[in-house]
Amino acid sequence: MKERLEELKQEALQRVREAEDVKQLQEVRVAYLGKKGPITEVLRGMGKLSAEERPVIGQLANDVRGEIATAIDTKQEQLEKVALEAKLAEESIDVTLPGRPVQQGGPHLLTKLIEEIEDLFIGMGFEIAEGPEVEQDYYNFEALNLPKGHPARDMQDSFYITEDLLMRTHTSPVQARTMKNHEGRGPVKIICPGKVYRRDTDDATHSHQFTQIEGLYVDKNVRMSDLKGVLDTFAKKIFGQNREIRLRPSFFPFTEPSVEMDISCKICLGSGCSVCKQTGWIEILGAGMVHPNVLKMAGFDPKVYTGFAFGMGPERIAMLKYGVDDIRHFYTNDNRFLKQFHNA
Ligand code: FA5
Repeated sequence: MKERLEELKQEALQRVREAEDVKQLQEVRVAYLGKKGPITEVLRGMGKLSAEERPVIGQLANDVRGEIATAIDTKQEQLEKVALEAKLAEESIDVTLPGRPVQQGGPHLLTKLIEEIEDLFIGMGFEIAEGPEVEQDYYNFEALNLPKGHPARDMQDSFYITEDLLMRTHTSPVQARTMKNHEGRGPVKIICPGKVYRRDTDDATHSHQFTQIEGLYVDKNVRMSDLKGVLDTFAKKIFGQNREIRLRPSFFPFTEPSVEMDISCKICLGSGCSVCKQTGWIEILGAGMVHPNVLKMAGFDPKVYTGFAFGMGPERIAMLKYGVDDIRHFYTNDNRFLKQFHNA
């Protein structure tokens, strides 16, 4: 029996050494130490032994069981340690590897330009005013000296919602609203940026939805020369110190006199080239002295107060400033186009 136990021990220890994972080890445990295992079998046969032999064999059998169990436990610990180390090695992070670049967005070119223009006018003491995009016919036209049926309404084709509601065609209704809120007391010094809508057919220079920035300054003794000074500062800051402006007579129902402002051509600086159609000038905005009727309708006394107003389209300004040849680029969201201006 002693030999049998010794044999079983060697066999079991051999299998423990050979076990490659915890599962195999578990099989060894069940095979040798389980209730139906060979050692239990040996112990069951002890009844046939003499009284002297019985404790000796019993002791030996327990020792063998103990040794096998210890060998299994030790091996299990080892295997678990190896497995853990392998897992940790697999999951370890190499902090020296180069990172994956993250795509970085940026503000839209128009947003940047509008903010730049806002900052410039805030620096000259203007405040920002906003108004609704769905506007009443009254503020969009009538309060601006454009009564119903006035032929000049045709200058701005409109999207009507009801007879009295429309998508605003310009940001000028914000000037009418703001003046009314001032209840006849100046000064009013605002710029009104925002989206506007017209029933224009989209082409390289027209969009049915675009942005405008309107400027308005109403106070005692505001003169045309003030308008010219403000516009000259604006043009030089946005387009460069070497650019000149000129004011040409024009017509808007809400200003009198009305002017169109041109800026000297970027390419030829005024001498004439194909970009400016040999004129040396490029038109950029409309302006004028606020019409006395508009002042009156907003509750201001035109004998006491005068004012100037101007309105520009940031898309057209961006096209001139950055050499963009088609207004539709601003709205088709082609990232290859937009990305060029992230650091502009
Ligand atoms: C006006 O809208 C006047 N309210 C501007 C004004 C304000 C004049 C105060 C005098 C005093 P106009 O229709 O010209 O004017 O439009 C102003 C600017 O909007 C134009 O110079 C142009 O830059 C831009 N614009 C006009 N129509 C379109 C269009 N369909 N797509 C893109 N930009 C446009």
